[in-house]
Amino acid sequence: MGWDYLIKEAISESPTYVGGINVKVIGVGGGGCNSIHRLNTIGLNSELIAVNTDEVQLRNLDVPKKVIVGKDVTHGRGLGGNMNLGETVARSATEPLYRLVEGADIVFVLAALGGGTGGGVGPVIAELARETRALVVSIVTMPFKAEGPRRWQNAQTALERFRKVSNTVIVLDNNRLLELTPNIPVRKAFMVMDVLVGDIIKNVVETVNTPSFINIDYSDLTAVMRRGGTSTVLYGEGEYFSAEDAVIDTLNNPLMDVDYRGATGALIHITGGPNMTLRTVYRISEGITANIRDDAEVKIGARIDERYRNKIKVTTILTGVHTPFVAEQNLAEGSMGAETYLPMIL
Ligand SMILES: Nc1nc2c(ncn2[C@@H]2O[C@H](COP(=O)(O)OP(=O)(O)OP(=O)(O)O)[C@@H](O)[C@H]2O)c(=O)[nH]1
Ligand SMILES: [Mg+2]
Repeated sequence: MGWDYLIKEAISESPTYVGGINVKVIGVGGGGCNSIHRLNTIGLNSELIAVNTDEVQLRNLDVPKKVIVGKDVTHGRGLGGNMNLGETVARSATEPLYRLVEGADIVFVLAALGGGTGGGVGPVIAELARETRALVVSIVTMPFKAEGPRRWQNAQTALERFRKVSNTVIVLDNNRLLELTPNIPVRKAFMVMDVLVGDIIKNVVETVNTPSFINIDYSDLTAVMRRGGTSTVLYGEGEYFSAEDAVIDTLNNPLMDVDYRGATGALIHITGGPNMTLRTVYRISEGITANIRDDAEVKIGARIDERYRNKIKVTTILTGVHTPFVAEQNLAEGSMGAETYLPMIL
């Protein structure tokens, strides 16, 4: 039932705001940039940047900061799925890309995997952000199976690259989205993902910034996310009869095929109305963490929100989970070009 709320929120595009610690959210490639565009329309108040090799796509976005890379190579027409070329053009532009990410406490890198830009340029941006000592959280989506094996293979390779350079990689699966929202148009379905991504970012930032019922400070956050590895998000929202109902609904909505038992960390965020008790918060948290590792790093944040008078919302990032998406084979590294292809701020 929780998904009904998320879908409604996505469709009504209600505004959400974050502020305080310095957060940059960078969308890379077609899917990543679309996410940034939609985050901008729903009003996510942090620095939003769209990076692409496709000039036409970039021009059509309503995003405050747009950056095109590899124009000399692609003539602004995208990479046609060539991830190694994506890496090459990004490495040739490390200085300006570094300037893009520097100065942030947290950098979120968003990419839809399967193509050349998100998968090729994205990990280089994550790597540069890591060099600035920011906490780097990449949020990636896996392509639809129907798009064919090449895209899927690309996505697995890209996921592995993201994993190597990010503190945490949150993996969402478009195929799950199809199961959860079979009857809404694809564009709206992507919007559901984007509202969820916005919610994750907002929760993470607000938990640290805003005095809450139960606070998580920046060092708590980094304790879970520094070595988060591959992660997933659980989401539940509803007028639950009991804490157990909230737990069942939340655990029912994984956006990735994961084995929870191996999880090494959990960042649980609970929002409820003025009547929400500490006992409810802890019972929900206990239920969610019941099957993860005993030594897992668990941080709980809770906030009272008047709009949740009879409702509870639970968003959980489970870190260090095992996923079947990570490719077994060693990765072929992209060759580095000697020329410099400077990105241009549009
Ligand atoms: N989440 C999300 N995924 C999308 C969206 N549009 C496309 N996709 C998915 O993203 C995958 C990668 O496509 P793009 O993002 O267009 O690829 P790219 O990174 O721009 O790479 P090139 O076009 O090869 O330069 C596709 O295979 C789709 O599964 C979107 O708006 N949101
Ligand atoms: Mg593209």
